[in-house]
Amino acid sequence: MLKRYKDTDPEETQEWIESIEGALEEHGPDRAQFLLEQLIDYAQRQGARMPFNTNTPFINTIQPFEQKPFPGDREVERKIKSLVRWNAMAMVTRANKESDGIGGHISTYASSATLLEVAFNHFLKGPKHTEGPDLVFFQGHASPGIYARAFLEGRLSEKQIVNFRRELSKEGGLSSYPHPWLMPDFWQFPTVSMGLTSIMALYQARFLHYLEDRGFVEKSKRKVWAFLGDGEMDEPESLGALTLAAREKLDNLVFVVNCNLQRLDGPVRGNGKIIQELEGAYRGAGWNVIKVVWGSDWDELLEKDDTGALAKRLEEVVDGELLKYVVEGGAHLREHFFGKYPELLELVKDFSDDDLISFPLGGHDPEKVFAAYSEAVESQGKPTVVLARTIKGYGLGEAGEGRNITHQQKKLNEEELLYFRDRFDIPLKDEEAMKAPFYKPKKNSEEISYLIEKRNELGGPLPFRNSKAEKLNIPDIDIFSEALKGFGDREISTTMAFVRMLTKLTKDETIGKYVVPIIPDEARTFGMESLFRQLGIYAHEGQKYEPVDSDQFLYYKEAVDGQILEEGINEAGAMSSFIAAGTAYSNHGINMIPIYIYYSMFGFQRIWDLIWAAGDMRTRGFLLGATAGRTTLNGEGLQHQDGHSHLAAAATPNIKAYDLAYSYEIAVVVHKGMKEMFHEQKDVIYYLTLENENYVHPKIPEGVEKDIIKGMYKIHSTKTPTVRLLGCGPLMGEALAAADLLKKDWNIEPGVWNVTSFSELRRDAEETERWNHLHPAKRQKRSHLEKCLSNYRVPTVAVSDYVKMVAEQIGPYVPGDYYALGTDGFGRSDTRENLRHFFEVDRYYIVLTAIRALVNDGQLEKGTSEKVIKKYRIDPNKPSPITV
Ligand SMILES: Cc1ncc(C[n+]2csc(CCOP(=O)(O)OP(=O)(O)O)c2C)c(N)n1
Ligand SMILES: [Mg+2]
Repeated sequence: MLKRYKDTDPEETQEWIESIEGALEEHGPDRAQFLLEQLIDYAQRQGARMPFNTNTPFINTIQPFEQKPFPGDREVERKIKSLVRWNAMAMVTRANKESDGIGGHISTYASSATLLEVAFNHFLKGPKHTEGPDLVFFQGHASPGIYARAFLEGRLSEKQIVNFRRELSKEGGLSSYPHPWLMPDFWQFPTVSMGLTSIMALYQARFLHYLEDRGFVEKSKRKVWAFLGDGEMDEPESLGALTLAAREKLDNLVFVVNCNLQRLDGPVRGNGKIIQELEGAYRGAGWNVIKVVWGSDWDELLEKDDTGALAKRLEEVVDGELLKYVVEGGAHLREHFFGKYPELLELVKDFSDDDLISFPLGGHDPEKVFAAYSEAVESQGKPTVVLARTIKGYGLGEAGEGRNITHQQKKLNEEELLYFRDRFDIPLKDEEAMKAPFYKPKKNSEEISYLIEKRNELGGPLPFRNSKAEKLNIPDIDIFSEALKGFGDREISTTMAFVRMLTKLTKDETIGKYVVPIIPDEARTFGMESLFRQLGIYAHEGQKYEPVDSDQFLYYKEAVDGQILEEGINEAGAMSSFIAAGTAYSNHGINMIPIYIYYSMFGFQRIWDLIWAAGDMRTRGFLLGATAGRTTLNGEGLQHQDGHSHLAAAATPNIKAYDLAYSYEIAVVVHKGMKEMFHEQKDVIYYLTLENENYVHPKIPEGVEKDIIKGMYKIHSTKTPTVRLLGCGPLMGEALAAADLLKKDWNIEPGVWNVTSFSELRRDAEETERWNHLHPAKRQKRSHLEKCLSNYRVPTVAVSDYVKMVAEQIGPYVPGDYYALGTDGFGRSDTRENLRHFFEVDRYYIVLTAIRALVNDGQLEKGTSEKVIKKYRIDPNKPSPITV
């Protein structure tokens, strides 16, 4: 810490201040800034160490004289805003009166109404705007305000808003938060998992640049807007990607942080200042920061602050105190804030206590907010964040204005309703108001006409989600003929096989350019480095340097029109790029084909929430979990060996997950996925695990394509099976080896099946069962699983390189006894052979399980299992893999 320097020569200090004053008056702030920078530069070069400071004073960034004038009708806009406020509050109140505990939020929208209304009336471009629509992320739990506005616009009916949070009601209802899956014509971006908005919005803005730079869309003034809460800025994803936005010069990005200083439990920073803290973080990351702290009434006070006492007091005060002033009122404010210095009391002596407390804050002053947005949309070469000071629960009074309970306020009582009505001049009589009715003026009223006209000028209402895009014509499956034929005697991994297919795809004349390969610093691990040179790595500024490997054929090539998104060690960012590319059909009307290949362990486990959001957002694309399989990725140990992503995938409703053994299976699944997602335009995600074990890939057997997609196909059948083996992905080899041992050593010939997807089998079986259950009198259907297995009621043994629950998903539907082997427990580093033995999934354990199944079934003598244990030297006392 620098010691505070004591002013030893105040006269000299005054001279310096006067010089700057002179420069400001004569030449303006630019010149003053230039001079100061020169001085600092000089002093630093002479050895003076300057303290690092990313903060500016705790006042508005835009000075009153710089403010762009407000072009709207203040009076009418206030009326509209009041109606939206009322209806939003009534929506939550009524929903909770009707059904206690249904939830919803009143206070968040109450704080952000001005921030949103100014944006709606003057900035946000709608779907028919000549420049194209803006992409807008709304603070999720402010949804009642967004619905209330759409109700005034006539987009939502009264029935719908009555059924807020009652989506299952017959007349239709409204989802709690933005859910594109549930309200597909309305919401674009799911936002209520705190923290995801920031990173997703940022990468949407980046992807818009990508599309422009690669010539898919014209350069335009389209913006990505994100309305965020100050509490949610504590999520690592909120601030984690800020430097990317500055580095990529995302001047198409505007963040608006609703700084009501409160989150759910209490103050965001009671002992500090969240606005100043965020300013430091954003400025430090290279953003343009616009603080909107104080409303117009404060301008006069600041102007008159000749002694600097107000400026000083503003620096000292902490958020906890600012919140207390809101709750305690004018007299408290005078005593505790202004009362600290006599100069301050003097400054406000002509104002009553009521005056003082009614001075609006920046985020509630349309003129200040308008000025901030005007500057934000004109920003050149930098993203902008508007940090706006607001009051949580604004207008609720005793019911929660600025109080710690405000977030949880779900309904107002009669007295509170009357207060709210009076505060916002809603023309309702007492008896009416107490019932919290929705209020909508006539279509031709001043308010509704204004609201509609403003939106028409800006290209129509928002939020709006488009689901139409030109379908892609997918080439014939022969494009993957190499993979379908197998690779002869060559031993390769499924990862390598996939990368060869990817290369083929990107070279295809019709769809190649739509492919967006996404990698988080793992391309060399997967053998993809040849794509660097071939496709180029996207870089908004091109390549300003000669790469160290420029003399080599496969050099590290960055290019403005590069196709690959190389995201660095940043799975959350890469997933956000996947989402941006996979929703391009909706946001830009273009079916892009995102192919995100990553280290399997750092997929679902690390960023499932983003994958979940992708599902909700109806993203289309391929997720490839490479180097997967707990025992197949052998040397890396427990932090790397994925044995459970398939469980997470199975639980994500619109993900189709496959664990594949052979290259022809990959070809079939990828081809089907492309057709389904980009031609038939179904909103699903294909998840494939790929491995790094090298082995021979056979030619595709006749007629198995459909079964591969359905989840299992036959490898080997016998006329009189006594037991069945289900192999899967990289453990197919062990299943086949076990079948050989069973035959050779025990004279048992099992049927062998290859399971490509336990989760797809399960879904189909579950659906079939459900249908049969509900239609008992109709001819009963058979699932694919049943069709495959029900001819013989023999025990079945399944093995996968994942936890047993993955294979156990189909347990209830498998005819006969069912045994699942899997890799539960922490991974280890060792050879594959040792690992498979340790996790009890190798050929010997498969044989042992099959024999035991037959013993249990009464087909073999009891002692047979012991013989197996002896023969294969299995140690019954070896440590269990599932206990740590
Ligand atoms: C990841 C995650 N954690 C917790 C929550 C629950 N939650 C919803 S809103 C909220 C408080 C939000 O505070 P802030 O961001 O300041 O928004 P405000 O309502 O104050 O505008 C919390 C904790 C959530 N939605 N997502
Ligand atoms: Mg907040």
